[in-house]
Amino acid sequence: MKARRKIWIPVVTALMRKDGLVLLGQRPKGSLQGQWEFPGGKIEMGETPEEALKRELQEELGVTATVGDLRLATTHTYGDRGVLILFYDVRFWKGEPKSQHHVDLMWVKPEEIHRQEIPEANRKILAQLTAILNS
Ligand code: DGT
Repeated sequence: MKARRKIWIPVVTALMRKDGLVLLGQRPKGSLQGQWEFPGGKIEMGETPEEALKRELQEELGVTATVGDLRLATTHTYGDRGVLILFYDVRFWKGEPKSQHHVDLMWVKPEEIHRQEIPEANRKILAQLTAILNS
């Protein structure tokens, strides 16, 4: 049997902060169901990472965001596919985030993220993420 070709998927996520808290969304039915992630998703062909994140935040939360600086990048492999995840600061947006994709949304203290079920890709780098979120 022919082996399935391994692929890399570029993903952008938002570190959305308000009053010392950061926004997490609970993943709906599908892969990593129920896990609490940073809002975001895959970069489509032809988009810049910033355009992709702005689109995802509009689609998922209904907000018009100003995408800030790239703060961290990591890779993680799930079986035969890998993700390259780029984490961006997002401090300004228009509208109130509403869950249009996630099962639920919550604002948490950076120190409390580790108590939640989160994607392994994020748990691996949680110390770095927490440091960024507290900076
Ligand atoms: P799927 O079902 O895994 O093909 O992807 P979707 O469409 O349900 O999920 P999407 O578009 O959010 O893809 C993001 C991929 O990156 C997905 O494999 C999960 C992974 N990932 C790991 N950590 C995070 C995170 O904090 N936020 C987001 N959005 N994705 C994450």
